[in-house]
Amino acid sequence: MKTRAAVALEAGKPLEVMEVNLEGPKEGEVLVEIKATGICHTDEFTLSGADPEGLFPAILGHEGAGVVLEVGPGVKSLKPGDHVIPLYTAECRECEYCLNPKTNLCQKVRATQGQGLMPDGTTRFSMLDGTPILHYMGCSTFANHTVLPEVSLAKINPDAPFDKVCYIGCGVTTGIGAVIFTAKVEIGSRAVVFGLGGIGLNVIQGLRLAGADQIVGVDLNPSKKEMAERFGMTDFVNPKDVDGDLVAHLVELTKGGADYTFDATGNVGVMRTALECAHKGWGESIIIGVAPAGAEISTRPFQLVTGRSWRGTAFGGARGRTDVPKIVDWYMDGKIDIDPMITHTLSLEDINKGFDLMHAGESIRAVVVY
Ligand code: NAD
Ligand code: DAO
Ligand code: ZN
Ligand code: ZN
Repeated sequence: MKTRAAVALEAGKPLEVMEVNLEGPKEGEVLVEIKATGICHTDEFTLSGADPEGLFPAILGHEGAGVVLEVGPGVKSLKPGDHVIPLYTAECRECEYCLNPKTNLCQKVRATQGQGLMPDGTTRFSMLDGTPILHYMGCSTFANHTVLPEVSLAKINPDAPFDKVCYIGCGVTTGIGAVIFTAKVEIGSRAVVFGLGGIGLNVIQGLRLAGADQIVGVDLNPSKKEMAERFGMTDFVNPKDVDGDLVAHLVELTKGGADYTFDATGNVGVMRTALECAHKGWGESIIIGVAPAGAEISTRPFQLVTGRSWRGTAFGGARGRTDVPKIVDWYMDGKIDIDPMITHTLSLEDINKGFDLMHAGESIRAVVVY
C-alpha cells in the first residue's frame, strides 16, 4: 500500500512529507493506522545528528496511538479494529528479561529494532523509487500507517482519545513510571525533580499519585513553575536564585535530603546534584535524562558508601503491554491529567513546526493528528 509519512532523509535537515510504499504485515506483525503522534526530544536528538546510533533515511516518531487494520500470520493477541499504542520497549513475556521481574528491557526484537529493521531483518517502508526507508525505535509513528511486531503493541481502551493518549507512548509513562515502577515511592516521601519539561511534569504528577508529601521542582526556566504547580509541585527552586551551594540548599529544604530525586534534564552536572541531595543513609536518585554522546557522570564514592544509591530507568520501568493499558485507564478515570501538557496540535504537513516549537521552548508536547 501507499501512505503519507514525514521522512528523515538525512541528519540536520527538516523532515520531508511524502508518499511512501508500505508492505503488509508478515508473520507476527501488525499493520496499524496511526491516528496521532507526539513529537519527543528523542526524535529531535536523532534528527539533529547528535544521536551516534541514528540511521537515515528513516521514518522517526515513537509516541503514537492508532487502530489495527490487519494482522499477519500467527498474531493472536490483536485483531483489526483494536486500539493500540506502539511500544519502543517491547514486552514478549517469554525472553530472559521479560521473565525477570527486575527489568522491563525485553530483548526479543531489540537487535533488529536498533538497526531500523523488522525482526526478519528487512524494512517494510520504501520510497516510491524503491529506496528502502528504515524504521525507528520499532515504531515509526511519523507515518500514517506503520507495521510493528505484535509484541510491540499495547491494546488500550477504545474510548481513549488518540490525540491525548499518544503521549502515554513515551513521556507520560516515562515520568509516572519512574516514580511508580522504578522508584516505588512510598506515601509521605519527600522528592526533588530536576527539569520541569515533558518528562519532569509527569514525574511530578506520578509523585502526587504516589502520595508524596513534598515535591520540589528545580528548573532554570521560571516559566515552568506555574504548570508544575498545577501537577502537584509544592516548592520551586531556580538554581540561578540560590546563593551558595545548591545541594546544601536542597538538603535544608527537604529537612535532611530527599527520599527520592529524579533527573529529567539529561545534564550530567545536574545528575550529580540530584544524587548528592538525596538523603544520607537511604536516598535514591533516578536518572531519566539521556545525556549527550560520550558524557560521563561522577561523584565522590563516599556519597554511595553513606547510603545514597544511583539508578536509571528506561520507559519508566513499564512493561508496555501490561502497564500502558493501565495508564490509559488512569487517564480515563481522571487519576492523571494529560490535556494541559498537549500545548500544540498540528497536521503532518506542519510537523517541522513542532520541532521549531520544541527548539524555542514553547511547547511541552506538540501532537500531530492525521
Ligand atoms: P525538556 O527539554 O522538555 O525539559 C527539560 C527541562 O530541564 C527544561 O524545562 C529545562 O529548562 C530544564 N533544565 C535544563 N537544564 C537544567 C539545569 N541545569 N538545571 C535545571 N533544569 C534544567 O525535555 P523532556 O522532554 O522533559 O526530556 C527530559 C530528558 O528525558 C531528556 O534528556 C530526554 O532525552 C529524556 N528521556 C528519557 C527517557 C527514558 O526512558 N529514560 C524517555 C524519554 C525522554
Ligand atoms: O538496550 O535493551 C535496551 C533498551 C534500550 C532502549 C531504552 C530507551 C531509553 C530511553 C531513550 C529515550 C526514549 C524516548
Ligand atoms: Zn521479552
Ligand atoms: Zn520519547
